[in-house]
Amino acid sequence: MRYQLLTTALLFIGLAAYPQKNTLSQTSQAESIKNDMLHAWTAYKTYAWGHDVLKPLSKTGYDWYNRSLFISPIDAYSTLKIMGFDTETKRIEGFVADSLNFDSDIYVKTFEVNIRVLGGLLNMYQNTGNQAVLNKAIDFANRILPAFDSETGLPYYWVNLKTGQVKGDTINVAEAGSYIIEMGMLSWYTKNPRYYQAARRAMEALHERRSAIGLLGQDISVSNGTWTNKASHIGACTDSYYEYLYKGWVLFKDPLLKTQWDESIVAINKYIATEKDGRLWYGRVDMETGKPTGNYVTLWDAYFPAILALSGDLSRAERLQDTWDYVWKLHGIEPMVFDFGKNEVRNPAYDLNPEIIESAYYLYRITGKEKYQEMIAFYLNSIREKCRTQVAFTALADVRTGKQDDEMATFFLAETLKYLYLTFADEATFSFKDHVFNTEAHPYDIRQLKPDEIGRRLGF
Ligand code: DMJ
Repeated sequence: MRYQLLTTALLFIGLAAYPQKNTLSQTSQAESIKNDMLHAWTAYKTYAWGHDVLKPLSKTGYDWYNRSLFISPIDAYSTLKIMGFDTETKRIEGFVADSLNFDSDIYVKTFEVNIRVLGGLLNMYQNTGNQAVLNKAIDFANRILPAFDSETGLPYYWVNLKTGQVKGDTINVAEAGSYIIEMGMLSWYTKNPRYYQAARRAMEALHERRSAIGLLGQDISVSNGTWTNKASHIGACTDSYYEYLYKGWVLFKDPLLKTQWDESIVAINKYIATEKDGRLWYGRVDMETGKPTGNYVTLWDAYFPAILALSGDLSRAERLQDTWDYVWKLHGIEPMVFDFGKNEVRNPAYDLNPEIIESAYYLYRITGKEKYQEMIAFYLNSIREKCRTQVAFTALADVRTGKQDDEMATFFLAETLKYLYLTFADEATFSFKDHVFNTEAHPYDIRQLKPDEIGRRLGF
């Protein structure tokens, strides 16, 4: 309220005051987002400490498996660090170093724990240099590495943290091909290429199974490499594979990744990109024929403008972001699945996901256009209005009615609040151009990777 009054007052002062007004309101907006983080984090600590996830309506916690992997704190760490909550980050670091133990007879989802747990621990090590934290990261990676021990090099869907046994022969492209950032950082820190090589082999296994027209499908068999779902798209279930091709190149300068990205994006833009009502969409096509098979998108697909922008295709990136902005504003918040053929909601849920905000943040930092900051301010207001609860923030069961669900996903702490904050934070707080984010928004500083040493440590 205080800042609303301030903004209104400055509007009356007129244009001459604009630059100053902008700076002031940016700072205040950044501070207010830190308060949102504190609101969410305090609720987790109060009602769910030690568990993986907070349920904000029932004010309790739950675990993904039959014991906690401490996922919310590990995921929240890098956001708390960037925001300067040092007492909180020290507490998490202390718990990780002294008490976290991965020696558990549980099957975990190889992809999900890689991006959240390994990704979070590596950022913690980057920030602290604490050898005990690196040891935990190494221990964890060694426990998930048996998943990659397959005929094809593709990882199994599930891996047992204690026994190394695997299960789940069908895996989607995102879950098969999104390890190179975390495994690469671990190879860099340990000077042991085995981690990077496992991730790289999995990406190669996907790329070499592309169709004659250069497209991948969605699901594939780990044991024999045949496609079990030939829908080709850039969205949920394939998304972070494409993200990691380009970001892996930016971070490690491995030419293989760049070649694979260059080949992929040509086919994607040729067959998957489509126009409807003057808007750019990326739909679904058959990987063999390139023929359309579905006119719908999921909210996860909204990461794509960020990658297009990062790779230099600002024209498509900006048009696609406008499309997503349209989808968000139809119901005041974006639905999980949207049918752009019929212009209607297919699945009305919203789980506090970050992607549309992430893309607007990239576009803001890359183009400098205020339009993107304004977009994010709009999304922030929607989230505050519809998802904020007495103690935290919660998912929506239906964006059309505003009916709330009972979950605050860990990526809300890791990603959504981070991208919101970084849009308004000073560039001196965090330099966009010097970092690569993993798909869970854990940032790694490119400057620590010495170009003449990367290939040797990572084995390419
Ligand atoms: C996150 O866990 C990651 O960004 C993942 O790649 C898919 N999307 C969720 C959040 O929506």
